[in-house]
Amino acid sequence: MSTISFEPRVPVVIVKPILYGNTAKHFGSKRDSDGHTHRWTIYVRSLNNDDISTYVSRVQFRLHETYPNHNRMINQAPFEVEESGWGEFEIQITIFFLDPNEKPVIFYHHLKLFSTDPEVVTGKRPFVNEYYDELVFQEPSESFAQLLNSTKTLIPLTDGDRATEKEYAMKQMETIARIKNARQRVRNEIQDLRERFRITQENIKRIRKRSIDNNFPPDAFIALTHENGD
Ligand code: SLL
Repeated sequence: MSTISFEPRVPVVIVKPILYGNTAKHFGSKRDSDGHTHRWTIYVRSLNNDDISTYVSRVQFRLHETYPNHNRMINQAPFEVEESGWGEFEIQITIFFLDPNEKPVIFYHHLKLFSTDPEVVTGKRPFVNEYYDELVFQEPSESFAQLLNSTKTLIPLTDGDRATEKEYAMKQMETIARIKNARQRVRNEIQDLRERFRITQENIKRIRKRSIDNNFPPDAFIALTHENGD
């Protein structure tokens, strides 16, 4: 049964950007004892590597049933499971929060082991299959909002993490530049259309005036220009 909280709720929306996914490394050959070919890690972390345990209580990773004890509950950071295996499968990730009134969030991640990227195949680059998502909290309770807003960087960034951070920062910059360009293009188009509209209006005026000059008696011309407010 869920508990009902009467704690005041803060009228804000708090968004926490997260990354989830898996890394994998080929053994080089199939292991004789169990046929395993890869060592892999599945994880959830924040985009900027802040410690998410300031607001996350635990994360459950539901592995394939071929794994012993396949529901793995991780109660502290880093929220990850390291394993070995031979096959790819879907992992259900459930994130539980420190405020029990916040509903757990469920993600599905397809564990990927095999890559066709030549840099990965030759071992030049680690294999990372990672996704960005956002945890959105609508009107959290006061105490939970405080936890969401407190940041603590516990885990030192590795070179791999830094590379990912940089990649996201680059993507963000590229996207902003693309939006700016698109805005400028739309502005230019509007300017262009205004100019064409102005020219067309002038043309209409000129044609009208010419036709009046040629065909209408002076009285009619005066009446017409008055009518148009010219
Ligand atoms: C496949 N549908 O056939 C998938 C299932 C399961 C992978 C993949 C377990 C290893 C173990 C393992 O790698 N399972 O515990 O021995 O590709």
